[in-house]
Amino acid sequence: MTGVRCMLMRGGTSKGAYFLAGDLPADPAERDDLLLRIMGTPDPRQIDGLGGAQPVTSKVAIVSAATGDSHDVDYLFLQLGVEEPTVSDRQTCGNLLAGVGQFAVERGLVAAGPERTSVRVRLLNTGSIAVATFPTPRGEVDYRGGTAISGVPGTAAPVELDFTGTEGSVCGSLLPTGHVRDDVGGLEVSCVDNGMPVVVARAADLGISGYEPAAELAADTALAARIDALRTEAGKLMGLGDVGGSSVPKTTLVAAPRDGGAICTRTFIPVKPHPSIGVLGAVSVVTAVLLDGAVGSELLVVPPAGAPVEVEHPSGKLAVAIEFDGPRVRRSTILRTARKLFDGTVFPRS
Ligand code: NQM
Repeated sequence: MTGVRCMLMRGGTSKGAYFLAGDLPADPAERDDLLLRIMGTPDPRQIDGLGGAQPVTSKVAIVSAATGDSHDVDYLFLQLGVEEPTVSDRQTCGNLLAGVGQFAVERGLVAAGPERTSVRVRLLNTGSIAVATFPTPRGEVDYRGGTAISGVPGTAAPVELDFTGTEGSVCGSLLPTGHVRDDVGGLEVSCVDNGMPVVVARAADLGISGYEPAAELAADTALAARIDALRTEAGKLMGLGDVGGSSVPKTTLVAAPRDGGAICTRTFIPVKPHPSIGVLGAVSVVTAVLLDGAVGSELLVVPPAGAPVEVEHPSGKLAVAIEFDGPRVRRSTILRTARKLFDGTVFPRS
């Protein structure tokens, strides 16, 4: 039986299988078929593969050395379905990105600095560039550290993620419908793409408080149907065409903060509640609520000048710092952690 070299990593609040591009088939159809068999999809429990039976644990990162000087490595993200045999490259993932720099050093694609290493990563799904900076004491990746992130027990080494060029990553513009606010089926929404296409709506307008635990939202089939209808219509307005079976756009329902943050969120990928919030999803939601007239801007508790925007989510908070240059987004910064879980050979189901 033929195995494939693979590293399993937790990246932020997600978990995924990391591969060198050269260790996978070059043909996308052959590659996707192999990845489905590696992750154990389709199966609600993914019992025969590496997947963890949730969208945030059914992810793949494919990394290769860059050819030009503008960046160090290329990172392709693939979202695999759990129950459905789908493989989508229509979005990137800022959480798995948190492990890409360390993976690149471990696989010898990038040389480590004596104390810290910055790896310039091109996100192949969107074309934007992110810089991941993490500790490499004595020239080696050290995953240990004192940084805690909500949604992950314990602490690990910090990974700073710095994004540029994220506006219109998938849709082509920051406000893909051309408006800061739209009416979709009688519901006021703001559609934004600053690294992730997201439809922002008020939780109260969908009849929920916005403070419900993710498990309670998961049991609400009527809510899932409304979110599905909303994202289907909004997806067309955003120029995404038929978004049935696609992982974007995400929907984020916002409410006033109640835990010391700036805005409270409940996010759906695409209709299942997110246990926390995605990285670029959070960047997009924060960008939206900072825009005058956007849905949710009236709920935002504006932080003091220079302080990041703390996004409340079902398992804690995520701090996002966004620098604007007039109406344009210059850069966004976020702190994550990542950890190598195992490195070895995975054997796909036949
Ligand atoms: O938005 C989940 C996650 C993500 C994606 C999702 C992500 C991002 O939590 O950058 O990180 O919304 O699909 O990993």
